[in-house]
Amino acid sequence: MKNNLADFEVIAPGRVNLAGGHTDYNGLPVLPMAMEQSIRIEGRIRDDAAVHVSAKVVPGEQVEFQLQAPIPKHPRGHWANYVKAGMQGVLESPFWGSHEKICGCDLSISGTIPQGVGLSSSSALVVASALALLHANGRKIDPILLAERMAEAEYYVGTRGGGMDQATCLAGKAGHVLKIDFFPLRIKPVLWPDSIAIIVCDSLIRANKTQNALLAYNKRALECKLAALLLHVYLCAQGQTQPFARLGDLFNPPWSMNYEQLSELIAEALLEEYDFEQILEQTGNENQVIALLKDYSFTDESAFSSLKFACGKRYRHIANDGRIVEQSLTQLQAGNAESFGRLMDEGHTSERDDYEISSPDLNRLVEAAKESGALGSRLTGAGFGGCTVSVVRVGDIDRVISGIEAGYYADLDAETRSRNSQPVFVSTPAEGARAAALT
Ligand code: NG1
Repeated sequence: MKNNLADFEVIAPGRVNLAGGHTDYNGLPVLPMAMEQSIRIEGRIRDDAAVHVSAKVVPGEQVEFQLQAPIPKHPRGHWANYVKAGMQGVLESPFWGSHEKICGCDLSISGTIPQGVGLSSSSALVVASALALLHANGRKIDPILLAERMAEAEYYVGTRGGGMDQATCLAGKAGHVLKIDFFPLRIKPVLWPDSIAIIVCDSLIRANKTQNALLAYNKRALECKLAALLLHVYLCAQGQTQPFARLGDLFNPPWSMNYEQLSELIAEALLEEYDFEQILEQTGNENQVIALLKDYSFTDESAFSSLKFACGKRYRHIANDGRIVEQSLTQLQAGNAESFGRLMDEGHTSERDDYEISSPDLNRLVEAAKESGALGSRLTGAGFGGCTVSVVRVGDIDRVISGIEAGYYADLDAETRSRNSQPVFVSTPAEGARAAALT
């Protein structure tokens, strides 16, 4: 669509996470911020219930569909599924209600968030599409309600993710990081100090969340689900029979644990790793386990017996990183940047060794930042490639960036370097998503 024909625009930012990796779907907190890079949609309201959508990165391709759930999917990995996910999420939500007339829209998508690098371009597109549909129909929804809805809506594309990305995208606040708690979603903006800068580095190694990385991501989420089942069995044997869905529930009554107790319980009750037979034996519930595996995209039953599930290790990381979020917040509010940085390092070690989502490239990038004076550095987002985030004193920005250039990028071949013309940038916390009429 040509610029001058659009009658509204939507901006939805990406996000950088500073603490709490993969904690969101386990019901433990995260500490992200919305970034300046965003998805932008120009839209024109239609009289019928059709959506016509094109994306600048795929010139010549236009996707058309009707606003009636269930919206048929494109093949897995197609960009239009993110648009459909957001819109179906709105259509199926209680807040949408019944409409005599639904207005569709013509949309043109562009954006500045690098894709597949853990900066949440996919959730930004899901959120932007939902806001476009809402705007076209003159509706505004409370960001918390919408964020919860969008987290579920993204299951449409096959990822069994948490709610961090959609919440950050919708509730971002300029100059603030967000402490986010889940189930129910709660968001607290925390002022980011001017004296400390946040540097994002793209490793240039891509984690394709529509292919292998999707399975690896879902495997971590599945291991956590199985760990919850195993913990439940353990607690039942001790007379605590109340079921729970995720690790974070153990902070609530009747358990009311703290992080120390949680970590002790994990060490006591869970093995580092289980094979399929051990999981069946210890949970005593074959049907539930098989249903879970299938739900998390493991559909080939003949391969089940070769799978290993690192439940103890995974949960050790989750409990660790949840604690790191709480302690980071305390250090941030006390103005203690060194301690905040050390906690980032601890988070990286935990993601590298226990959650096993780092890579040699991400580790080298983290080291390069540390060696050149960063206060702390860790991978950000889902992992398996993608970006790191580092914090540095404002006066050290140039020195750290030069050090990272020499310590990491200088060794890369030309093809790898060409994947992103600006792989290192200083990121400042930005405003959340918004839709507005163009006049
Ligand atoms: P990215 O990096 O955008 O794929 C994913 C999940 C988050 C969170 C992080 C890890 C989705 C949409 N996003 O983010 O919920 O679990 O990984 O902290 O699945």
